[in-house]
Amino acid sequence: MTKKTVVLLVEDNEGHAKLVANAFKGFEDRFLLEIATTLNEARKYLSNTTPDIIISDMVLPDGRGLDFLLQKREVPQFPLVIMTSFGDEKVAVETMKAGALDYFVKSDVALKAMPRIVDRNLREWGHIVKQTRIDEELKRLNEQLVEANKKLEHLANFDVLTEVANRRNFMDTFEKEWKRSRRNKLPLSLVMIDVDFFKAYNDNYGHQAGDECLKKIAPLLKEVLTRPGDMVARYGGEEFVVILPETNLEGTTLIAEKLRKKVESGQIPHAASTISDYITISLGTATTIPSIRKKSDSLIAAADEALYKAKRSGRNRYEVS
Ligand code: GH3
Ligand code: MG
Ligand code: MG
Ligand code: MG
Repeated sequence: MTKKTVVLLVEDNEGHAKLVANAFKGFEDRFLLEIATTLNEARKYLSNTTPDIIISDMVLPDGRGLDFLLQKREVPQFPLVIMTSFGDEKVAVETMKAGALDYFVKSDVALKAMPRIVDRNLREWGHIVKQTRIDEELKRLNEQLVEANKKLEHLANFDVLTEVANRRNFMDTFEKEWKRSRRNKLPLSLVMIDVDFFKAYNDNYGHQAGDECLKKIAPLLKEVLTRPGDMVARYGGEEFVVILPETNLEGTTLIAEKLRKKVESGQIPHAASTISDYITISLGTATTIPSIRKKSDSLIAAADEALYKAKRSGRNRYEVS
């Protein structure tokens, strides 16, 4: 046996209520009709029973049919059908705006057709409930997608170990800065950085400690950079690179020395280094005003060359190309 559809009819007009009750005769296997004659009576009933649908007269002795809707919303909150004796378009609009499921003008024909009206409205309600669930699910999935895309974009642009920009991000940014500097005829600088005796560090402390060490170096480098356009990236292995837009040679050497000092003052023990008790870095700087005749790669090569000069001349220092 399927569950009966519980219909709460709220109607103060005895004649109308009788017409409806008669209309449900013969459908007792499917419907259970409950009748309240006032808002208060209906509310008492609702305090311990939830009907499948409420059919309410608009004008009641102690209120209005719309008073069943606690929050006025255009989306129906539960199946409430409003009926009225006056075929007023304004009332029709008001009921729908308040969140009633349906509205109709009372007539003998309509009252006698109540079982069909109930069936139709419950079908409609079913669609609304389903659509709401689908909408909520879509919204949830969409939020998940946005979140996943954010993570993906982060993974594509940032180094997982040190959390600074990765090489790809560096390349993209460097190309953009190169073009921008060329357009504006402004200097652009690079600082190539390489950790001193890092192979020995790994051999002495283990590869995992080596990773931890790189994780400590990255934020030290980052801390030195204050301009919004400045960027530090992991170039690869134990090499980092810094982009300094709109920075001339003099400014670049100042930053290079700050970077060197910052890492040194981080005092990360390095017992296997032959030049210090702590981790140190060597740096190579290159500065140019990009032009159509120059290639962006040449600035990277120049910074690299300066870095090797710094290595050859004793490490823990910067050299200018
Ligand atoms: P130099 O002072 O001349 O730069 O000496 P170095 O030992 O640092 O130079 P080299 O290029 O010979 O060795 C770099 C070493 O850095 C090789 C590798 O063992 C280590 N290394 C590179 N990338 C990583 C990394 O991601 N994690 C760890 N733990 N070690 C790395
Ligand atoms: Mg009435
Ligand atoms: Mg190296
Ligand atoms: Mg090295």
